[in-house]
Amino acid sequence: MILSQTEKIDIIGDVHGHYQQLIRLTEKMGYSVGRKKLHHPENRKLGFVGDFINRGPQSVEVLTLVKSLCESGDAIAVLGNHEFRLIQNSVEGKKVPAEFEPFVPWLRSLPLFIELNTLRIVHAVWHFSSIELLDGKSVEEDAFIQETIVKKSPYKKAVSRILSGIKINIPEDLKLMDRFGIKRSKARLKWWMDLREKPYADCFLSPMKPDIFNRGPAIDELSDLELYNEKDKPVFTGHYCLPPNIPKVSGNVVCLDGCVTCDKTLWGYRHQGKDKISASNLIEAN
Ligand SMILES: [Mn+2]
Repeated sequence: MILSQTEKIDIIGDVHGHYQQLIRLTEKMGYSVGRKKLHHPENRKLGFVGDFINRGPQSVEVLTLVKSLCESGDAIAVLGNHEFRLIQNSVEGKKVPAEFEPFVPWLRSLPLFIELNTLRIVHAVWHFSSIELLDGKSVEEDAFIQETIVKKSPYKKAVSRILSGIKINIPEDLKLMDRFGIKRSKARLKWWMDLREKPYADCFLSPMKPDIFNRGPAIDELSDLELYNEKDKPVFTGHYCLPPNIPKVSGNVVCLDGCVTCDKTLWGYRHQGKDKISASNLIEAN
């Protein structure tokens, strides 16, 4: 992997077309902005957790910049579920927005996950067995993408877990609502934790209302979870659109998606190599 020699890397959350916030965050992190370029005086590199496109107003500008940074060796990036869907649609011959079409070949050159000496990057979940299954598979191969579309195929499941999170059904009678007051039938789990015997209130990455403390998921509903230990490398994800009051750091798991679209805040993390993960290394920009 290109960055193994440095690993002083600034990791950026889901940008979702919010180009101006990306520029403001990187400027705050000490980068100077040039045409298709961001440069740090100490030659730091950038890492992106995927989901560059959709929702915000300037997806093409974000793609242009991130592509250029990746091609010059100034950034590394993984695919998010939004880009992966775009690639699936392209392979299936479905409609791909015309402005994104020129970027599809580059997106197909990006990995589903990255492992360096001192960190890992994946869009939603570092799920060991899924990553083992997907290791060596190339998004550039149509046959692999086709396999991720086949219902119930192991590749579809693996990609769904690592790019979209691990979900469980919420019992109908609980009538749980998300932060926007929308009733939900599924919720995404704190994928790195042992959730056995835990109440629903402690299980979800983005909290649901009302809090339920007297019931929790049955053990067989948690069978997809694989614990991520303190001894495992720090892992950086995006994807979960965390409300402002929810911590972005939990042990060695960092979620950098504070929902730039809803809360207008883009999050980054200044990784110094071997240092322990700390919330004090988070940097945000509005
Ligand atoms: Mn996502």
